[in-house]
Amino acid sequence: MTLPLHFSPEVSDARTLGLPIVALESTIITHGMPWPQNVETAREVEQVIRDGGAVPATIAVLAGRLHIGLTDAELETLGQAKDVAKLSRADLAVCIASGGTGATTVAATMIAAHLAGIRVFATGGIGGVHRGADSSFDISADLHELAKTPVTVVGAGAKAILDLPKTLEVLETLGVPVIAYGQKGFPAFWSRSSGLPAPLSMNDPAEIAKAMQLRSEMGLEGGQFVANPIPEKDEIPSAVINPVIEAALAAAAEDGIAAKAVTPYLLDRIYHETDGASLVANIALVKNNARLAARIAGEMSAS
Ligand code: PSU
Ligand code: MN
Repeated sequence: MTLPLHFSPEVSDARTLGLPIVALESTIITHGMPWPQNVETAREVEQVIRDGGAVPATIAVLAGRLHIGLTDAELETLGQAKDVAKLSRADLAVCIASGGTGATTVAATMIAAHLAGIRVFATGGIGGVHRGADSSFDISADLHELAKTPVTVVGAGAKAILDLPKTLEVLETLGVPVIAYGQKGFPAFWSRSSGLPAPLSMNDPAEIAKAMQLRSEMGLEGGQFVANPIPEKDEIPSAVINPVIEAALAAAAEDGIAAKAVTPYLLDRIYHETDGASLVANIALVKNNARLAARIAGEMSAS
């Protein structure tokens, strides 16, 4: 049996020519942003990567095929589809086997990127340890994936809807390098500062690429997480966003939201409570991450 990997024409050409490729996830499209901004953003993010000299590969499962790169029509269809599955490591093979359609989270996108030989992936933020995890046991599979699969993931830190100190502790336990880009502190998605120091800090995409290369040469499995702070002009100060987050968390508890539904529920709630400001910031930070990922991918291809 051969793996049903399906490359878009653009990604297929890039592979033939040996061009740098940056993977993109699709859960952010189906579960992270409302339509039509989700599709507009996905297109703009792809363009940022092209402008940065790399080729974008948005990843999703469509009718049982694992797509590495989506055409514009596929992107549009996925962005408007209802009841799309949210796929992580646990669900990916089942979705393909049953001919289903699903959007890939950070974990599933890393797996697919690795299968396709793509070493860099840009997203908004990673999943992590949820607040209250000591009773809910809700820890994102993204963290374990970073420990297993050799892909460099660029995100704007982790959202303050999570328990950030515990998220950093788990990443440390799992041996995942958490590298803040261009600052010492760990960024908190909508805000540049979480108030926590980042375990590692780097300023040079070439060195980030080299570190990944060295990990594989040393036989260290797993990837790296590059935490790229949202640009200053786009950030929502923690003093503004934190009360909104607290209210959203309280509402989630009241509504009995659990498991996969938690992150999409909180994002939607925060979007409405900030009159869309959280989405504007989210779009800005994803583009900023795409820009950096294209530079890292370029350095990896050059070495
Ligand atoms: N970050 C965003 N928007 C998102 C997500 C992260 O800015 O929609 C998604 C990613 O796909 C991530 C997932 O992998 O949320 C984490 O979900 P969970 O907490 O259920 O593991
Ligand atoms: Mn979870």
